[in-house]
Amino acid sequence: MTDVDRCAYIGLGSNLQDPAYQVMTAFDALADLPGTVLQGTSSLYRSKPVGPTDQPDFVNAAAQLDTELSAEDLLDAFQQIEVRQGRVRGPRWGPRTIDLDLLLYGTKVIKTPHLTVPHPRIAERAFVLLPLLDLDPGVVIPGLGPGADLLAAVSCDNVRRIQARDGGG
Ligand code: ROI
Repeated sequence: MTDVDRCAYIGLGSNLQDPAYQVMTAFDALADLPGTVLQGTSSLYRSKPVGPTDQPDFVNAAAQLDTELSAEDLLDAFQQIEVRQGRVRGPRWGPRTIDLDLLLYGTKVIKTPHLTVPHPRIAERAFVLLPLLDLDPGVVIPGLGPGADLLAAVSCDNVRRIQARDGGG
């Protein structure tokens, strides 16, 4: 039983210190959040860095949560997970051990100084859309439309699936 208003989608990215391990560790941390059930995890994808290209390739994935936490509480929790996994604040587009982004929070549109949901760059990033569509091929991005339509409009050349969801191969 997933209530749509409690359904949150999280984007994960890492390009330091064994990125696939960092993503799996963050999945576990999300599963341990209070009032939260980890409903699903996407495949893992290897992607070329968007933005500054003089950094290692990323591993990207997405997770689906059923959560009682507010969007702001999730943001705080993500920052704690990022710190725990050794993230140091560097340049804005620089390499990182783990990055957790709140992509969608139910059907809500949120704009505060700290938080914009849906994630502001969701429509232009195949490394976000591909894992998100793994979790829900019919996902609709509030204000933007079907995720599948957004994906069709971006290039997936630099994103490659490296691990099937649920460890299936
Ligand atoms: N590029 C890719 N491929 N994946 C990311 O997660 C990612 N995250 C970022 C920047 C540096 C913009 N580029 C990225 O923050």
